[in-house]
Amino acid sequence: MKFLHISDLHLGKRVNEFSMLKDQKYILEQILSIAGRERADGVIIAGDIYDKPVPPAEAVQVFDRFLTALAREGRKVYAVSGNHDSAERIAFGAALMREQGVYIAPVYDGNVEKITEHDAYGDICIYLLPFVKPATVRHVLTREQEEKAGAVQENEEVTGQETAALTYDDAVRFAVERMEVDAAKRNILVAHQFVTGAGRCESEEVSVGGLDNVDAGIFERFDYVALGHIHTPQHIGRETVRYCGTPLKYSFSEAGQEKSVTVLEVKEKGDIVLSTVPLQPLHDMRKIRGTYREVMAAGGRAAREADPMQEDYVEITLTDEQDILDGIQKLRTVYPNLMRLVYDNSRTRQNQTFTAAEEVERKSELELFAEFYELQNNSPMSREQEEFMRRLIETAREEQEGQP
Ligand SMILES: [Mn+2]
Repeated sequence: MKFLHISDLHLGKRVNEFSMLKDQKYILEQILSIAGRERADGVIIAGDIYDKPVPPAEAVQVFDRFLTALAREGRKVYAVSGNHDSAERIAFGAALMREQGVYIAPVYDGNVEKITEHDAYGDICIYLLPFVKPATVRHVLTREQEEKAGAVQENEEVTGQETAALTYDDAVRFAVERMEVDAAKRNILVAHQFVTGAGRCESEEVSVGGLDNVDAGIFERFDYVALGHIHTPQHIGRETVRYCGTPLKYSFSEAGQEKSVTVLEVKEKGDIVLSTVPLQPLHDMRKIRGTYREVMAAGGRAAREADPMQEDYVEITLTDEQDILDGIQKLRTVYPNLMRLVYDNSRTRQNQTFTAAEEVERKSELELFAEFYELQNNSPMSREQEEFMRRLIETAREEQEGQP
């Protein structure tokens, strides 16, 4: 059987205040056509379907269309919730969707849903483990101990397992050890956890203290582990313990990456063929660096040639010694999707870490006043007002500079 492995869709996510929904819709359509071209039997979604536990309505619609299209084409879906999702909301209607071949992990209650598929080589078992944290497992253990205590009355002493100090490693180990895995069959685990050794990037949520990692050894019994949570595609140890990565770049730390879909062809036991299909985003995310004049000239050229790259999400680093008055607005005339403007000059190099106060210092007077005006009036300045302020600021500056 052939499966696509995707994860971390983060539907509804905003990156630097830009909605990613159009880009997400576009990339899901591309994934649908890849599934068609590859003749995939199913699509594995390893968590973080949405960006928030209560996603915006549009994000739910986009996911609904994706699931419906897959089901209509006769492709199965195997999905689990991630740390960004609400496990309960993701599991809504799961029993109904099951009948359509859309398998969504129920909320973790100590047992994990196992789906058995069949092909010429025999059974393929797919285990759907939603994101678990120590509290999830502690909950299950406490409930089971209470049930046991109720059933045996005072005769038997309940083995009070030490649940207070559970780690993520303990929690995932507990969940995985409980799965009845038949080693003679081909077994796939779908999970959303941070496996020790994975390389992280900026768009992931780092847990406080950074103790959310689990050991890859836990997954020994599985022929393939379809992981989500880490946004850079990579394998951990063996090639078949794999993060497929996000379908889109969600931070500038990912600017140099190529996003892809992982394709796994499961043949006989011990034979899995892995490949990736690159994804082409609607807008790329990249970094641009240079002086204001250089960057504007390159942008102007792109605009004249109607180069689609002009619409990319960009972070511009200006190397000018003087901050450009109204820089963001000016640059946006040729880079409409400018997300972030930074300066790299002797001032910023002296002082690499910006505090909130220093963030304010980096803005031009006009930008600061525009923000203040908008706060006070709930609407931006008109062009005339902006022009008036610009002249006022310039006059003030000239006078100041004219003094000894
Ligand atoms: Mn994620």
